[in-house]
Amino acid sequence: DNNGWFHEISPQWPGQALSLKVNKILHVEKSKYQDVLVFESESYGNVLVLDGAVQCTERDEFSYQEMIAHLPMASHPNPERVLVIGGGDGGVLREVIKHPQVKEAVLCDIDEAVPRVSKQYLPKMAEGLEHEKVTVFIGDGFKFLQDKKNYFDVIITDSSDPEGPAAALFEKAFFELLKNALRDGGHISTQGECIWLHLPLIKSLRLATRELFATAEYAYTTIPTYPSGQIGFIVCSKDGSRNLRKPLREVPDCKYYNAKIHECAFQLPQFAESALNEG
Ligand code: SPD
Repeated sequence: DNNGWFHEISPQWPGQALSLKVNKILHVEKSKYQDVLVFESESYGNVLVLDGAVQCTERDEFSYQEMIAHLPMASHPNPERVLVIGGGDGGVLREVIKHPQVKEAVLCDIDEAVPRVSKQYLPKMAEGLEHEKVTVFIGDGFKFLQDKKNYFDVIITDSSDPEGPAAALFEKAFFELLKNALRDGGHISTQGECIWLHLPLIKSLRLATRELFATAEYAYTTIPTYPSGQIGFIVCSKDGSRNLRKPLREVPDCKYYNAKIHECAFQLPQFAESALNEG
């Protein structure tokens, strides 16, 4: 039990680890796809961990869920049909339905254990799963997308890291499916990892998406409980005249997101800018 501390140790962030003090272990399970752990922490509320990696804590989850959702949604003129792939905790859906334009929001997560434990231990996120505009589908995102053509206005891939069940969600073939499932002018936003740890991965994601989409950018947020305190999003549009950096409307009831942070989120520190644009 590591003397009452959880340490997030992984070869994906070698030589460093986030630690959280554990008050109480609430749930431990080996699901069909991954190790699922929920614990009550001393200072970050309840914490969901999949395959040893922190997915969300009650204290700082809004930073990630708001930004991955509102960057593509607020820059789209009329996001009526929205798909979330992954995101079984419901937090991204909770943000998506803040946009009154949304008529239909679908969630596709491969692992039923995630919505099940989130309903029990992360109720402020899981409320997104219960909304009347929402349909939850348990299954493989790849297969789900194969039958969907020209349908969604925005697709958000809220995945875990590219080890385990989410690995395929970082491949070019997946982005091709996303593009085909979008209507004209559609936007995507996908979990795009950290500039302190994953620049080669981010670079390859940007190159792959720039071949497929008219516009493809990297934006980011700050969040204390993800590795190195920073995580980004690959945000793309099928319409080259769309300015992803400019919100078209305000979004109500946000704790991190606002119009200025939307515009700033695309500005990269010089080391990241140089690494992503060289070669
Ligand atoms: N390093 C962990 C990245 C996790 C991103 N997904 C989180 C899911 C929250 N809805």
